Amino acid sequence: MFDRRQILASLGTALGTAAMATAFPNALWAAPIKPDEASALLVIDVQNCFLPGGSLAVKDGEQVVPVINRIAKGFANVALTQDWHTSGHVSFASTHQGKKPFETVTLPYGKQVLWPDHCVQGTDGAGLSKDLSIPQAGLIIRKGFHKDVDSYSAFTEADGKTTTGLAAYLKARKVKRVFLAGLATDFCVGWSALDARKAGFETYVVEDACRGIDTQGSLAKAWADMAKAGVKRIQSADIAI
Ligand code: VGL
Ligand code: ZN
Repeated sequence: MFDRRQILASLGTALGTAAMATAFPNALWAAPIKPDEASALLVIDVQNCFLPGGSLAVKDGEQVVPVINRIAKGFANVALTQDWHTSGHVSFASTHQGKKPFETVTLPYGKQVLWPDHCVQGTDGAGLSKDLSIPQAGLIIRKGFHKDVDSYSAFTEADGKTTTGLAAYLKARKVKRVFLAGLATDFCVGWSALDARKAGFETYVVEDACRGIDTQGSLAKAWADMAKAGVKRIQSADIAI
């Protein structure tokens, strides 16, 4: 029930950061991270298609919802994303003759994993989970709506150049730090985190507020790429709400 970090976090709240740093000098204790006005939570693709019963259900995907709802209480700035494909989208295996989901094809912008049809614009599957409870969220950004280009990232499409406008929006709102949560760790969360770094944001991925698809080693690769790019891997308990 109680993990060491949570006990230490409560003790830290009671004693203060300086006293804790003296008591636990060997980095056993990390000061909780307090979201401020310059922090934004990005809730990535918590959509019915990625949840149990959905066409591209992520294992245990529903478990992220209560965690996200809890941490969201600590954020004044929240943006949600929706994967928002056309029917016959280039990322769908059904669009490519003889191809099956999880196989790959080479497109003009590079290698593309092929998926079951998912998150088609306006369908129930593309809807956000009804269990998300983040009334203060100020922006819903949709991505992947160009038929011939995928967009795992909330910032830049898979062609590597077409922007969704998210970085400009966050910068206009004076956001410096982004925290990512949602589905899936190794695709839309991971690519968004890498692009957040490229756009100059301090970037945190909240591991227990995410779940991965993990196809062909994608989950380990995503964490390795994120570590290399300076993305900070944290747990929801590290965030002071
Ligand atoms: C995603 C695969 C295809 C995601 C979206 O949200 O991670 N993954 N489209
Ligand atoms: Zn997609």
